[in-house]
Amino acid sequence: MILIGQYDSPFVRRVGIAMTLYGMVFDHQPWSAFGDGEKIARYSPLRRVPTLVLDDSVAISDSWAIIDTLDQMVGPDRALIAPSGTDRREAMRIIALAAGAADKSVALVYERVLRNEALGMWVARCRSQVSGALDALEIARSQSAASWLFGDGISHADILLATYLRFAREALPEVFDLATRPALAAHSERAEGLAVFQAISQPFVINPPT
Ligand SMILES: N[C@@H](CCC(=O)N[C@@H](CS)C(=O)NCC(=O)O)C(=O)O
Repeated sequence: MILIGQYDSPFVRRVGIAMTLYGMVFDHQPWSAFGDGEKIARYSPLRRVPTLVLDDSVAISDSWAIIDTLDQMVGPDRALIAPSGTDRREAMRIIALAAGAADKSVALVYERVLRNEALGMWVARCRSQVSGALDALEIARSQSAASWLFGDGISHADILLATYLRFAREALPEVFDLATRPALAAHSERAEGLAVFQAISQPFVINPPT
């Protein structure tokens, strides 16, 4: 399998970490969505990352679809999410909040990099959405006293929450206030201390498209 995309993307990184935890062997092509758009287009017309090229050459985009595909490969006993019930619903709720905040954070970065002058009302809207989602995620994380959101085992929700927090901290320090969100800060620190998070990582650097 080939995982396309750079690990400074919270979406690409969550896939790389899940694949590593599943013990899957894959090639990593750290192509940039903008700079390497033509290369990505050979596999996906969307030119977005992550894109995962499977062994039968089928390419899947969007991290939720990729993660679902990986979970089907390992089966329900090994999947990093409850197969059903309230834990699955809560994991999905948290994943949707973190992914939504990540989408809006990426939009804020693009607004800064791609426009000569940012559109004020859009920036204000994205910031309030990110900030509201972070508040909800702080509450969700503070409700679990365990190592991770659903006990002692790390889940897809934990992984995405951590990859998003690192991205938010590095790409948007003015929006992410660590001091007022101690449960998120502790979560990020615990996750980033793991060998797999250190191996599957890349500091955030934005290269404006030319
Ligand atoms: N919902 C997608 C979001 C992926 C995403 O936003 N990828 C960004 C990089 S972080 C991208 O490909 N941007 C280029 C574009 O959207 O054209 C997922 O979960 O994979």
